[in-house]
Amino acid sequence: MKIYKSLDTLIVGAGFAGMYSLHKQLSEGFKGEIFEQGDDVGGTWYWNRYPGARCDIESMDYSFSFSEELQQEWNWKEKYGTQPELFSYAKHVCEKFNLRKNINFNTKITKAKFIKNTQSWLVTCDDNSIVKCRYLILATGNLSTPNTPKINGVDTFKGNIFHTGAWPKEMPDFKNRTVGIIGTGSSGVQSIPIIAETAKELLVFQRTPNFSLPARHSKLPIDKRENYKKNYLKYRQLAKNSSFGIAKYQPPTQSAFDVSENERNSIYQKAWEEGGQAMLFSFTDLLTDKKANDTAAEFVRNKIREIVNDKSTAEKLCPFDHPIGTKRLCLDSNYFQTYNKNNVSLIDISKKPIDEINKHGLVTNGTEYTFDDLVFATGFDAMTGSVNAINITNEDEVSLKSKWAEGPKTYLGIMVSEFPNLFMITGPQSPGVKSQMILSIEQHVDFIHNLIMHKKDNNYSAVNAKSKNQDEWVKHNNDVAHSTLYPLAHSWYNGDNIVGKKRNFMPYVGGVANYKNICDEIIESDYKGFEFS
Ligand code: NA7
Repeated sequence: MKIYKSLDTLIVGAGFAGMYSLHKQLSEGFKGEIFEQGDDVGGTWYWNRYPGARCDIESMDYSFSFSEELQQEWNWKEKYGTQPELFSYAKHVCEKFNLRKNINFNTKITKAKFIKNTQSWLVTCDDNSIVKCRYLILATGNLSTPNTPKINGVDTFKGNIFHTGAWPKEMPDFKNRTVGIIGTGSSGVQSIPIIAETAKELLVFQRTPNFSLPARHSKLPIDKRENYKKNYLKYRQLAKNSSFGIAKYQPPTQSAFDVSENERNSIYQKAWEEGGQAMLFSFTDLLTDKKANDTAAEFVRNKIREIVNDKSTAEKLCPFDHPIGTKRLCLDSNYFQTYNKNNVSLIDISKKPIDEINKHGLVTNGTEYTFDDLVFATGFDAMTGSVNAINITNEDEVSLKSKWAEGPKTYLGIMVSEFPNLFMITGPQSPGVKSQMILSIEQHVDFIHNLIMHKKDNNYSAVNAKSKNQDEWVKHNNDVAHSTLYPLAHSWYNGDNIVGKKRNFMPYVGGVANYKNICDEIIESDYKGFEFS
């Protein structure tokens, strides 16, 4: 076996998590490199180029805070960053911190094996070259393994097939074409209004309706942006002290039933007009008390009924199967309004799934629908998909995938017991996807970096998470989740969207402020739960 390269740190993935990790490693003098399967940086914002792709968190929040120079020099143009703007930002970060020379593009990592003697990892790339490293950091993203449902006959379809999570670089032209789209999660909700603008006809195949709130998107006024920049220190701190990692969404103080029905509805109305996720932060109990949640859910259903002209279509678009906010809440620009267009039809496939895809379209409930192009907006094998895609084995040749067969088990979403020197950024059982992702990335990268430095300063060669502390963390994660309404939803948070995936609630929903306090206490207690050798 020939080792093609030896590194201190190998990082998988050149999204925001990978790039910040690399920057930290290089600034400390480590020999670090990223391996990335795409041909450029950006991660999520490299792959998700579908029409209307946009972040659902405002740009002034969804950005790095670790460099004052970076946050002052970058000028966001839109309230919510578009995919092109976020992709440009990622490239800017890459050039500014001179990272490109340490990134191996077009290279997929297929295997990683821990070697006991050398206390290091042997990592195999898709061209079979092998890289040795002391630390292996998975910055593989939570929503980066596209899920394409296995529907009979999909290979026979004669038109073009797209997946929102792996969209081609050149935007397809849907002009004069009939398009079928499967899926009405965030990606469907964002792309449907834009595709409908050009397509001759758009057929939306909906299995489950989703709650969506108006984004109230706009250009970002320069004075607002500059004012935010002047006060970044304050806003970033407020974000860190919040539950979701967004400065303006501070914990609510009253229950939905502390106010009269009229007052409650006027609070919802204000939040609706403000746009974004504000409504979810109106009351303390919206995500813990089903009756409180019903008041917000019914408010939104009534909005859908007001917006959509056709009564039967409106009713099909009203979600009843899950409490509002327990699936990722979509933010839209004219999503429900799109169903008032003559060229858009909603096909309810909730009771009868798609039987097959054929040459010209698809068949459901005995009816054939024909179209020229098919879009899968069917989401991802979330949170565990990209980790399990790498064959990771420990010193006893036990695979991480087999350890996670009953669901992921991690310590803080950062390490997995018995897999020394392997780190995950925003892994399962961390607040990652339930927070402003870049804030969580920064906190995780800093934590991992400190852990590595602690190990280095004390001349240890390996760090491992203790299984007892891991078990306690998994239990805590589950206890917190089960004190909320989240587990009631059929969602990717639970792994429900992937056939055969064991149901487990994966994100930590105790909030970023609580989580950070726990991490800080662990550091202060000399890294409780971690063992060094
Ligand atoms: P999501 O939110 O997982 O949505 C996927 C959609 O695809 C959802 O409506 C699914 O219906 C639908 N789907 C999945 N499989 C099928 C099959 N077999 N038949 C019909 N419909 C299907 O993914 P997104 O890409 O929209 O968003 C992912 C995250 O990215 C989002 O939460 C943001 O954080 C950004 P279902 O609800 O499962 O019935």
